[in-house]
Order: sequence, then structure tokens, then C-alpha cells
Amino acid sequence: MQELRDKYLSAVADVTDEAALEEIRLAALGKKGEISLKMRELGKMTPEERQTTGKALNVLRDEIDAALRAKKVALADAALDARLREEWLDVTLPGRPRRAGTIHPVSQVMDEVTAIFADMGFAVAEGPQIEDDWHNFDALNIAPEHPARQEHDTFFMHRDEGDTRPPHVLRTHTSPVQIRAMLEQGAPIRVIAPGRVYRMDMDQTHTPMFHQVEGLAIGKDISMANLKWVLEEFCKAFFEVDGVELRFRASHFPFTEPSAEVDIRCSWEGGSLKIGEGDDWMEILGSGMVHPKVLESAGIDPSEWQGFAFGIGIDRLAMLKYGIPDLRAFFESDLRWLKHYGFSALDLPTVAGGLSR
Ligand code: 2U9
Repeated sequence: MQELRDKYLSAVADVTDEAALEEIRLAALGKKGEISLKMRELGKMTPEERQTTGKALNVLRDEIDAALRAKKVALADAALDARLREEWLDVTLPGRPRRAGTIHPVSQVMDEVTAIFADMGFAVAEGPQIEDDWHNFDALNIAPEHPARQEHDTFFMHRDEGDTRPPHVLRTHTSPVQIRAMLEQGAPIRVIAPGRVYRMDMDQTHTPMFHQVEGLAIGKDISMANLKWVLEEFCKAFFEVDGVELRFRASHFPFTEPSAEVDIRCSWEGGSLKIGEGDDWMEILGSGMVHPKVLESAGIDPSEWQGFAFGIGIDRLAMLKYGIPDLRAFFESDLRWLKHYGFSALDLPTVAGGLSR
């Protein structure tokens, strides 16, 4: 009995892991364990022997069981201690800097432009980017033979032979949105249409997808004077200057008559652009009085209503404001300039060679 006691208690004392401890438990107290077998032998003993041996075996079983339990707790504690020592961390270390995302400058400028016009009472209108050729061209007085409608200027959607549906295009401007708005709401109306547009163009100053905000105001006596005031207010707010001077240059668009391209006074001294001062002029947008045929297509009587429209290329505006040298910087994920320019605007080296669309 003493031998058994010494054997198991010293085995428990020496053991260093929980699996080995379990083996000891099975060897001693398991169904076929040594103590259990001894218990079974009690039946063959005389009542006196059974009483003394039985008692001693019970004491031994309880003692080994207690030692096993205590060791189990000790091993678990030791394992936890070891883990805690290993997983120790220095909470005084500085945190790892997180990379913060930023709003893309084009999105930022879209939002800014939208907010400025919203302040002047223009509602935001949206429409599909895949348009039928009536909404994109015909309703805007763009004749079937107009170069913009040629296959090499516009992205036409694929049509299987025998498909009788009208041709669909990736919209080349956001103007169809305003056609839809007029057809839905009628006049008077004051909306802007910001969004993506598509033309087959790719060079340093053109990308096949770009962004526009177009505006439309139709009323009983809306004139070009109203247009000029709205655009001046826009430029003051957008370029953050008090004095802006705009110049209207006669132009031609199928959807407006008369039409005007709008330049803003600026200077380009030492490679940096300053708006509102200097002897240079920079084209910033196109505009005009909505053509009577366009009003008619949109279900508005041109003998009763008139109004202005304008179109602004947002990507170019973002480049001007944030001093981004090349449109492709937007689209080739080259965001180095973002960091470099830190989004400070207007007084930075900017567009080489000039931009157009
Ligand atoms: C309707 C009627 C008329 C919108 C207009 C322009 C002139 C214009 C260009 C600016 C730069 C396109 O992104 S750009 O290349 N836009 O010059 N846009 S008038 O005229 C409209 C629009 C909708 C119903």
C-alpha cells in the first residue's frame, strides 16, 4: 500500500504536462487502474481484512485523487503563466499609424459644386448612364449626321442583328438627365445634373470617362443676365475669391442658342494659377439659352418658357483647384500628388500646356 502511495504520489509530483497526468490517473484510478483492481479484490477477502484494506484503499484513492486534482490546477496555472509571459506586450509602445483614406478630388469637387448650386436653389437630378440615342442626341437637337454621333466618338452598346430596339449609348453628357427632368416635372424648373459621362477620347487632357455638372433653369423670363450672375456666384464660392470677372465668348452648341463659352480672369505667373486677377483668361465652362427645339422635345412650350443651361467639366476643374498636372494622375492610381500637394489649392505649380475640351 505504501509502495503504491509512493509510486503514484511521486509520479504526480514529477509530471510536467496534462496528458501525462491523465495517464497517471488512468493507471491508478481508471477502470482498469491499479487501485481499482485492488478494490475489486476486496470481495475475496475475509470481512476483517476487507474492512482494514478497504479503508486503507479508500484513503489512498482519495489521497491520489486529491494530488491529481491539485496537480491539474497547478499545471493549468503554470501554462497560463507561461502564456502570459510569452504574450507580454508593452502598452507604452506608440500605436501603428493607420492609413486614412481620402475622398478622391473629383468626388470632392463634384460635392462642392453640387453644394454651391444647391445653395442657389438648384435641385439635383440623376439619370441612367446608358441612354437611348433619342435622350442623348435627338432631344438635344443633335442631328443624325453630327460628328458626335459617329461610331468613333461615342460608345455604342452592342446590338445583335435583328434587334429592333433603339440604339443605346454610354451618355456623352449629362444633358439627357435634364431632358428627363423636364419631361417629368415640366416648367418652371431649376436642376443640376452631376455625373459620369463617356466619350472616345484619350490623351493627356482627355479620358474616356469623365465627370460633368450641368445646370438648367427654365422660367418665364430667365435671361443670360441671370446665367452670368449664377456663374459669377459659383466662381466666387468655388475658387474662394471675392472678385471674379467672367467673359462670355460667342460659341456654338446644338442645344443652346445663343451659346457662349465662359472664361475667367486669371494670371499664370511663375507657373502658378491665380483666379480673379491678372491679364489672362481661362476657359472654364460652356453655356447658353436652351434651344427652343430642345424645350419642345422636352414637352415645354418655347413661346411661353425660356431659360439657360451650362456645362462644367469637373475633372479639369479639380485639376485647376488642386494643381494636378495630368488627368491620368486620376485614373492610373498615381496618388503621389495627393500627398505631395496636400490638397492645398490654386497657388501651386499646375497644368502645363493648357487644357481643353
Ligand atoms: C439641356 C439643354 C442644354 C448644357 C451645356 C455646355 C454648353 C458645354 C461642356 C463643358 C465642358 C462639356 O464637360 S465638357 O466638355 N459643356 O459647353 N453644356 S451648354 O446645355 C444643355 C443641357 C441640357 C436640356
